[in-house]
Amino acid sequence: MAPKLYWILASPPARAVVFCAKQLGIELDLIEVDILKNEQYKPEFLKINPLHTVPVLDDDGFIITDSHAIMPYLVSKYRKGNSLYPEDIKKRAMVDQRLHFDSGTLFANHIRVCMPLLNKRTKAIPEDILTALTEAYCVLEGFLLDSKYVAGEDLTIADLSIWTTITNCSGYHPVEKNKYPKIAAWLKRMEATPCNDLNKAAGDYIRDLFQSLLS
Ligand SMILES: N[C@@H](CCC(=O)N[C@@H](CS)C(=O)NCC(=O)O)C(=O)O
Repeated sequence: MAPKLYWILASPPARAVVFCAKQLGIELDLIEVDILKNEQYKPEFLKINPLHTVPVLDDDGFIITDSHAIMPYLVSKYRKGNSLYPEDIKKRAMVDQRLHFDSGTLFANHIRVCMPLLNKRTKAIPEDILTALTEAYCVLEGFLLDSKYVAGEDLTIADLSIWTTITNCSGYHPVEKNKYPKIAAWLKRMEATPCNDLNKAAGDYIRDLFQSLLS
């Protein structure tokens, strides 16, 4: 039985898990939770995830929330040793650090923009969040100074996390390619993955959605 994933295309962490499974050749049974219609607050979903967020993985009754935990689980359970989440302790520590950068800095600031806009509590983006995102872009440029991917020379789950988040952030705070040449080159590398079509579709949808919510 394929593991079930509660998700929605527009969500960066949900996409990252789908892309991780795709890279690993793991089939997932995708179940959409439309957070634009507040479906995450339905009692049956809250029972699965009281934090009311997607993605959530249900692997034959084993429930795990948060993309940054789900992706290491998928690699460790189904494709142990895969370079997406390396076994080498130092390489893995680097991937973990980048995952925390996404979770605690990049995505954390993005979600502070996103949810108030989606819930129509505001029509503006606070300046301090844009400043924090700019700082995060500078840090990301630094990660990529001497390496092809965010945690070294190989594509890892950290690239999937950061790429999907950057895609959504770009809907209202584009990465200026001339200011961040390393990010621009890395984005080109990510665009060459088999996940690009779906990520691009999500990015286009998000950009239009943000434009309408901000006008
Ligand atoms: N750290 C979590 C973040 C999950 C998250 O915040 N997901 C958003 C969509 S991008 C969500 O479901 N929001 C609905 C809500 O907070 O009610 C992860 O990586 O899975």
